[in-house]
Amino acid sequence: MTTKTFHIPNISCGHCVKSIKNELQEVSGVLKVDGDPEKKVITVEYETPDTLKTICETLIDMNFPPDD
Ligand SMILES: [Cu+2]
Repeated sequence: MTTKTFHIPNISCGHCVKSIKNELQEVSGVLKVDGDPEKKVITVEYETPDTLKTICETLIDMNFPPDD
């Protein structure tokens, strides 16, 4: 299990964080999602590198590309 924090400049409010959480929680292998709209970060607990790839693709699809 790995925890990664993504900085996502497109996050502008709590609704953004909520939609990201909803989408990422659907991704298989994702264990936990947290977010902070003030800091524009999303923290994800996930199982494998494959899961990380899907997380990144999902964020990009949602127009919330992480900046790292
Ligand atoms: Cu928003």
